Amino acid sequence: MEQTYARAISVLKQNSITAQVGNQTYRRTLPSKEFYVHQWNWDSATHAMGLIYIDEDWAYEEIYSLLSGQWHNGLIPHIIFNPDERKYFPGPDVWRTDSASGISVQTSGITQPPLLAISVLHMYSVAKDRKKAGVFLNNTLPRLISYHNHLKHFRDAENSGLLTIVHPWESGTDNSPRWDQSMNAIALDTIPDDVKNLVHTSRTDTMLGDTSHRPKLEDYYRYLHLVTLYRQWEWDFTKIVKSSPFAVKDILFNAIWCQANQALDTLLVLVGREEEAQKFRLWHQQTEEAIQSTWDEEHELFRNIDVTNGKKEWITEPTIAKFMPLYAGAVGEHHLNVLLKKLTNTHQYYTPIPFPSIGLDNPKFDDKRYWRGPTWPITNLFIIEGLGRYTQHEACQILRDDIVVKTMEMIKEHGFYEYYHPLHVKISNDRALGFGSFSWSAAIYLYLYHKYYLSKRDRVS
Ligand code: 2M8
Repeated sequence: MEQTYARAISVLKQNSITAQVGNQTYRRTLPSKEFYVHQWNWDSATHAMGLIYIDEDWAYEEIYSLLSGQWHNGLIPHIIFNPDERKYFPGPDVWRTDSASGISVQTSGITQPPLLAISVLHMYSVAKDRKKAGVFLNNTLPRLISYHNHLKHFRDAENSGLLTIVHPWESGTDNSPRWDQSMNAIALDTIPDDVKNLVHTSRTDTMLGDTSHRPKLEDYYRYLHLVTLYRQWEWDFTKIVKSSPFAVKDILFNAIWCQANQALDTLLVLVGREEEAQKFRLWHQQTEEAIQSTWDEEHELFRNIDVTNGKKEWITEPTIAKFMPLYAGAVGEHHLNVLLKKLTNTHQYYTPIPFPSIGLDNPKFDDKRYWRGPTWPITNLFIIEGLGRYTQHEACQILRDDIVVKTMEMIKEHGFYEYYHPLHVKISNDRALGFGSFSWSAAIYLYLYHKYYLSKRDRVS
């Protein structure tokens, strides 16, 4: 374990760069120099959760760097671009958010699962230098509040408790089958030729990585079509949410939203702002109830809702997202037992390397293709933490401990990759899947090592 721990730190160091923003310089951590050469929102929130154990200043800088890309309207974009990097497509020239953002930093125009408040609470809770932690919290709290207000205002104008996402990239699980129903409704012949040409001439992921691990060409047509439309609509989110051909209430995004409001509530109480905290407590409760109301007894899952152009259509595609309400502690006893059965079923989610991004019994299961089969450390982390919330439920605690070990073993044995083969099949060149030297996997390793492995070892000895 110790050797892997040391390697995790060196992966993060190798991926760390110094970014100049105005008069400030920040260390920021790129997901992987093989392709993802900018800063990603929920990756960074996770990086900081691991970094806080090894270098508190570095962890804070990671978050300050992310916040340097926050728009005037509160949006924290999904990518903060490094101006000189050309490897990643689509770059800032495609997004063209400058006039809408109100800042000089180049960013994308959509967001990602709002993990940041959860990350800040974790950092604040474990930091040893209490003075610096206090300064960090003071600096970040107003930014978190404006981000949450922004999301609530634009993504839940109808006050349903569930936020709407307008691009599969906002879910972080880009080509998950739970988008198929909505994405297939965007007919390919309605996508302008110049968008398709842009994809043909500029797409780099399949040149730098393995095509069989990445989303398909039709996915990219649709991804870029949405980006170009929103750019034409000048990133006006009232219009985008109302008129986009893709608008979905996603269970994963909302489980994190639910938990993030609880984190923000806790943070405000910690600094004595009880009255302000109440709003976020209510949002948390409202989302918790709304998540519970998506349960489908027939398919035994928490569902997404397609709300494109004002419709309300259930999406019953089963994927790893159905377990995410665990992370928000939003699962009652009956549903918990149903979910546990699926997580421990070797024909569904309990694969040799658990948990695959869709069950083995789903006909769409594709062992190497990105979010359509492979096992990802980040979703394992959510399930680990989720199971940990059900402290009275012994089976949850046993499964949680098992998955902590299996996730750490997976990273130790296969290295720091973006994702892993759920059936433990070694592919030809004996590597795991996606891009390599991956910061997310390194940071999650550090987090699990400190939060679970060390505390268990200390308890035993
Ligand atoms: C992947 O997504 C990006 C688009 O945002 C891509 O494939 O180009 C996803 O796995 C996402 O969750 C992750 O944040 C990002 C960087 O690791 O890569």
